[in-house]
Amino acid sequence: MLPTLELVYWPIRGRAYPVLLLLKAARVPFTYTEIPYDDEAHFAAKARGDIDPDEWPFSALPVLKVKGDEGEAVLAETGAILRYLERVVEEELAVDHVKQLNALDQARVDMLASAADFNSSALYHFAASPTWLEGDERADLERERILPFLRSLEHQLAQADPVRDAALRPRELKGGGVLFGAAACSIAYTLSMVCDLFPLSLAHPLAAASADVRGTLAERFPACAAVLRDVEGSPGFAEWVASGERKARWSNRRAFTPDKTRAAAERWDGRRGEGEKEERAR
Ligand SMILES: N[C@@H](CCC(=O)N[C@@H](CS)C(=O)NCC(=O)O)C(=O)O
Repeated sequence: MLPTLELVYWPIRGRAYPVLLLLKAARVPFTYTEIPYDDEAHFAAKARGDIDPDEWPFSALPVLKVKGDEGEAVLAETGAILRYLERVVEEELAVDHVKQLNALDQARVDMLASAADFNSSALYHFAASPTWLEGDERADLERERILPFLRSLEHQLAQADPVRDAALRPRELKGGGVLFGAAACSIAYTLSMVCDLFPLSLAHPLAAASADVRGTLAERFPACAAVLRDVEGSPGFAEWVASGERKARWSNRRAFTPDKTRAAAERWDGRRGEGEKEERAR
């Protein structure tokens, strides 16, 4: 039997997003407990050592509270939560069980997940700067962080590799859902955030707000776009988005809101942005 699952998080997408991708696509029942975010109170409690380590193992969210035949635990760290869910959902619900990967193949799949997680964390760190979406800072973010990541991921994914491709593909589940593994969810999560940050230059068709988007992810990094399309195109995930329950914000950071990222994209990547870019390049 599947364990009882409770995901605890703040009212943002943040690092709960890849976990929600997995759970929603799989149509696995769980409770979502939302905690109001109070920046000052949280960091003051953390500095005092007043955060209960049994409830918040590493003083951060998300945590997944698990109760099942194997016991009870509060799990922190998105990567660990995703790998746990991939394994337990596969064991309990998969229609056809896949053979466990050998150590080297597993490491090649984990490499993709770790790279995606590392790059998503880097984006939150960039967002600590109140001017991260302005001019040179934004251009550096794109040139030094985002495009190298996309090029590397595209290079990995575009190579023929049946074992890795099978690990990224959805597995059919009893109950009508599909299981995307930890790597697919981490990749889709990071790409989804990147597309929201660069909606006019990288937006994927699912997220594009306007028909005149230039140079979509699908055109520039087709193998990356395919993973994102598969995960976000799964019926369980799409229903969740349609329900309106998906949070709008990626982050608690004041400089990382949907209106600010959109305004920056229009300023720097829109028609007017072209002129400003040219001016700066002179
Ligand atoms: N490595 C952790 C990072 C968790 C994390 O930093 N969560 C943020 C929210 S997205 C947080 O709790 N920030 C407040 C803090 O670090 O005290 C993970 O992957 O889950």
